[in-house]
Amino acid sequence: MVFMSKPALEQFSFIRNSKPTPFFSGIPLIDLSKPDSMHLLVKACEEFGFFKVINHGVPMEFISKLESEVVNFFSLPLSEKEKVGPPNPFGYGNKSIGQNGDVGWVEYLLLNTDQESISQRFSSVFGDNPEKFRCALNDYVSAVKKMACEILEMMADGLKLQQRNVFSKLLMDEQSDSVFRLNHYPPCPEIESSNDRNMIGFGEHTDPQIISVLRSNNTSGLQISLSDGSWISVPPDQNSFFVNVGDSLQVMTNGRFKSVRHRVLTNSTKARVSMIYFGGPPLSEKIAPLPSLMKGKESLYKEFTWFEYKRSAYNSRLADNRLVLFERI
Ligand code: GA4
Repeated sequence: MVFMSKPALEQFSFIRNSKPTPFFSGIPLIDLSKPDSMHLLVKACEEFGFFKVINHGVPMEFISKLESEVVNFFSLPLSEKEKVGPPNPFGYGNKSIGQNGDVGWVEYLLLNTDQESISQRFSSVFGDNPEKFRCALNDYVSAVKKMACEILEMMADGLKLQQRNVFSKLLMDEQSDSVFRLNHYPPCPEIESSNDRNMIGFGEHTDPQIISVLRSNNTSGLQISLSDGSWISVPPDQNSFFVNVGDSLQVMTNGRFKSVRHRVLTNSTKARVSMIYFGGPPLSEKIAPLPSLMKGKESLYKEFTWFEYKRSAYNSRLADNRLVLFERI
């Protein structure tokens, strides 16, 4: 097992636990093979901005192949991993998240989904066989993107929108600004995480994009915040996907769907590995409430493009409420 370099502890944040947060049993479950799931889907996006998906159609083979490539990558010596280059914005990152001083007990790869740049980036790490990694990534991302589009189309149906591809076309666009993230949370040693406190793996935040699709191994850690501000632990499930509503979808639905605040706490014994597809629109796309969802009401948000929102998001701290800057007063 390879550990990250020993950090100064004081730079990490801890969560004080009076008692451990039990697993929450009320996470909405969406069966993609049932067409009438669209109503549950809308309800889940309104109440939680979060749900679990089963019968998703992504072949298990794609998931396990990518997972083994990823575990393989993160077990390389630090000097090898660093050959991928620092995350500006794409590359290999270790503990430092974003450009504004956020840190977590995590190492990660941030990638765009463009095939050529993946091959180039990994040629120095995997020597003569970057193709194995690239293919595993391509199969997985293509299948997850397809599922994300199906989910967005079911949402449009559930919202009774005339154009069922109104959200999915933004991900299907050749210029779609989508990102892929691979996270490795090494087990956090006992002295650093104890019964009454947990170290932060990835600090609380909302995702700026339209939709995020997450798959993790069977290690706990993910928590979501409910509308009353309390935190609940999501039971891990390696055979399912978890979906987050992002800030852009909250805006497009004029606040009807909620962008979910979430975070990851470390585990003292087991490594957590997660893979997340963030579906984003083209940079030039105007992000605004759909007229049919306004029903005579005013837009809650100012007009902006995805480029403007993304720029602002990347200048913020992880925990900031990024949408307030774009709300109409
Ligand atoms: C959160 C969602 C995605 O992981 C991400 C993150 C990005 C990064 O890791 O560089 C950000 C974060 C995320 C939002 C605010 C800024 C940018 C870190 C950060 C402090 C890749 C994204 O698109 O936004």
